[in-house]
Amino acid sequence: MKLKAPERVTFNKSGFCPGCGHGVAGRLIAEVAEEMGLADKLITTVDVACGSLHLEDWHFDTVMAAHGRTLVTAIGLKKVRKDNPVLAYYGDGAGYAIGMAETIHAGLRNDNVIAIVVNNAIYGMTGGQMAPTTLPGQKTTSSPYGKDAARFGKPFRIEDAYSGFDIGYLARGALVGAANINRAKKMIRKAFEKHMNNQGLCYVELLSPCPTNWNLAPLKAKDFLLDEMTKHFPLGEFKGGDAK
Ligand SMILES: Cc1ncc(C[n+]2csc(CCOP(=O)(O)OP(=O)(O)O)c2C)c(N)n1
Ligand code: SF4
Ligand SMILES: [Mg+2]
Repeated sequence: MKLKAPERVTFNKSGFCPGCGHGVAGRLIAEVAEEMGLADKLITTVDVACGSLHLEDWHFDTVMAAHGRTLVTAIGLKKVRKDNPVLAYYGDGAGYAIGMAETIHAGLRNDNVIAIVVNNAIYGMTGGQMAPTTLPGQKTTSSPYGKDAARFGKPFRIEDAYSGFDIGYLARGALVGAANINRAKKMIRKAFEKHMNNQGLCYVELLSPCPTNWNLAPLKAKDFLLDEMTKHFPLGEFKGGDAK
């Protein structure tokens, strides 16, 4: 991340909670778009969730989609605006619960869009309910005694679901700590580059703290992400990368 803020993002009106990763993700996307000279052409879609707050701070052409329909809205836009880079931005609830069919079929078809999925292991916007990504034992408003993984399933991992699909790029980064944030930016940059080469679905999942709904102060939330979340969600490139 650069010291100087990119022109395409302004956080004076940001509604993100302190310590939330959505703001970092939005800024990284803006930095990459500007550095690649794509900011004027980039079309983004956002979901009905905390990521929709980027409508206030991003200066891109942005369409707000119904909850869970963000990826498929981007796919439709790309079909009619073939020369524009198109990026879908949404959360784990959108991608892996209500929008799971869209997620699977986009991978199956290898649709030519960028997907940036912010995974905070919870439904952030609606008050912290359990998601398919919630960790075993994690307390949420709908699992107050901790998630029973035998009943509700292990945390959903996109690399498992996409293992048989030939998509352009698949990686997972984290939005905490300078080294991880720099690595996440490289992943986003790679997704943009491959997208501009029409290599199909370029998918980056970004682990993010949700201090508000995790009931943790921002620094403790960062520790929870690094110590607990990464046990279930390994960081790295899974398809189309440098096999790090
Ligand atoms: C069709 C429909 N179902 C449910 C909702 C309620 N809803 C809004 S956001 C959301 C979950 C958000 O979680 P996630 O996608 O992980 O995003 P986050 O806020 O955590 O970043 C839900 C269930 C809705 N707006 N529309
Ligand atoms: S509720 Fe969670 S995901 Fe939403 S803005 Fe606050 S910290 Fe971020
Ligand atoms: Mg979420």
